[in-house]
Amino acid sequence: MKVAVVGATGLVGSKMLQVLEERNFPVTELYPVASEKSVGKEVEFKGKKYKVIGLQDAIDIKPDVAIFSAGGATSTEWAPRFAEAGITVVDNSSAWRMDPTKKLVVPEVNADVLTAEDKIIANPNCSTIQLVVALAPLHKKYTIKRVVVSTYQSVTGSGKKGVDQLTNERNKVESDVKAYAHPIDMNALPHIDVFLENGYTKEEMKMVKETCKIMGDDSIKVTATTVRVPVMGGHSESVNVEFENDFELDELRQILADAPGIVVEDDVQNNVYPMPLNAHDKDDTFVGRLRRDESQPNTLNMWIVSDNLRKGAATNTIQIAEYLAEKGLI
Ligand code: 2RA
Repeated sequence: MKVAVVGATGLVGSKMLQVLEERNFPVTELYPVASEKSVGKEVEFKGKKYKVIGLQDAIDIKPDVAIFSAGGATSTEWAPRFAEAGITVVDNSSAWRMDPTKKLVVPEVNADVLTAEDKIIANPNCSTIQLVVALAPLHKKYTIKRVVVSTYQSVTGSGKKGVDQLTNERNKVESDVKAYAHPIDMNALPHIDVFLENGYTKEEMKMVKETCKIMGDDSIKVTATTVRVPVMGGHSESVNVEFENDFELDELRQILADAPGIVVEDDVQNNVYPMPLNAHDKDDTFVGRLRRDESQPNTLNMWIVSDNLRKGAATNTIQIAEYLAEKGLI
């Protein structure tokens, strides 16, 4: 399969190349694509060096699939052009996620919505992906009424700038590289993306809106507080879930353990619970700290951790492409 990776020189784009190789995706020809300023740079894939090409050149080559992680502006302008050329686009930006004509997909949850007619497919926000991977099997069994989520998000979520700011601060290196309004080391910033009229950030409203679209149920009430923390390995989330129906904790734990893409790490007597250090560079969604919310009936507390660059971005886009290939939809 001829595969273009648009944004191949960025943090997520590089992870996409790594995951394509690791998962042995059937790449016959690879086309790393980036903006004009990066054309001519080299990236490595399966031990070979590839020169980065421009967007129009990539369309002219007509790859079978183009996996985008190049920001919303590039996706808004170029995804339709790739699609018009008959190229299936899987886009990691937020540009198309809430477009009613576009599918928003986490394969473990709703891959079955995909058809051959879908030429631009949206990859959800990283913090949403790990949430719905854990919520979906529980919704099926107990019917979710309301979700309250607080996140503790890795600096890698804001790309190289975020990583550089933390590294510079920690190494006491003076630098004008600023991903955040405040210092991030030894701090926690309740501010990811821009603030909206309603007092939420765009990141928080992504979790609210995307969760219902992916789960296919607008009756689920969601509220979120998203926080940036000085962590590298992945995003963590404290989640409170109110169900229509009661549950038995051991049965609920087993449902999660049996669900695709989930690893339950829940043995607090032996200090076993999910942590970003352990989730780093893995594709699973790790769930633990399972316990009843004793303040109200039919309600669960849980802790969810996943590598936001992998399952939260690169791996999920590639799993969408794998599904499309397996079903003959590309
Ligand atoms: C973040 N989820 O963590 C956003 C975008 N990757 O910054």
